[in-house]
Amino acid sequence: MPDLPPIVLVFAASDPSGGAGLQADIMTLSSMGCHPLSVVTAVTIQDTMGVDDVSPIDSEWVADQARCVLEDMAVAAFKIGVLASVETIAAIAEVVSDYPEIPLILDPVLTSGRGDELASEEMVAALRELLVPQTTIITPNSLEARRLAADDGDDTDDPDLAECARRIIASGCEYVLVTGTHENTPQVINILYGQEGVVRTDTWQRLPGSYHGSGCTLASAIAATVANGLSISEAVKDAQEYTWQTLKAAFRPGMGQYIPDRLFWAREEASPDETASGADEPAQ
Ligand code: PXL
Repeated sequence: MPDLPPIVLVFAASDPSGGAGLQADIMTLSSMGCHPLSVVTAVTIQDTMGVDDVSPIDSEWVADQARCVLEDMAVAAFKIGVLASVETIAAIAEVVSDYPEIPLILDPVLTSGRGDELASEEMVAALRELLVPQTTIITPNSLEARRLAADDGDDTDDPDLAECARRIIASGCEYVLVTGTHENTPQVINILYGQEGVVRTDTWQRLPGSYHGSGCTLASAIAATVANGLSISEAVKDAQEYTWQTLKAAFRPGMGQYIPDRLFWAREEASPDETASGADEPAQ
């Protein structure tokens, strides 16, 4: 019998366009050699142009989906995306608290790539209080980092990204990867912070398209590399490289955003050796 692939349990919302959410996570994890377990937190109505509606799944159903598979299989990492309600955040926080040794990758999805609101202020507060303290690595973009770090009692508060990262780490997680896609810089600069400050900085050529599901792809790729046993710094490096390749190969299946090609490597042109007819061809 072949070895087991690493198993990653994903909590995320269904995106019927196949661009983001659960579908993005499943494709990324499969493409990177993991077996994804998928706990549905919400169902969305959306296409490549925008989110029309979100219907949260009952929080007890979310917890029961997870507990059922967790009792059956040994999980190497958790990955959390859209949570859809304060009750669901509380339910998931309780489930993962029973597995403190399993690395937790939290993608704090607060808006869609096109700006549709996916989290209320109450949900941001619940995330900070209940899930961030149990998180190994959180992957906010710069807008999410500012929202997670905001001092709600101070209107003049305008922290820079390093200060945001420091505050998020002070909420109890081990690492913060702040992505720079939304910053007005010629290149995309992603910075990984740990308890001692900056761990690594990676600079990427800014690609021209607008992509649906790039954040889900990156966070899932980190979950896959962590589940494969890499250190956080190496996991973040490899996951960014993979994600950049999916964006470079992105396709536009509809009238809206591009979708990262999580299976770019399977579509790469076969080398002449593989296309040549010869001894390796199956008998007709
Ligand atoms: O890309 C973040 C994201 C995650 N999950 C779902 C989404 C989106 C963005 O639209 O719809 C379900």
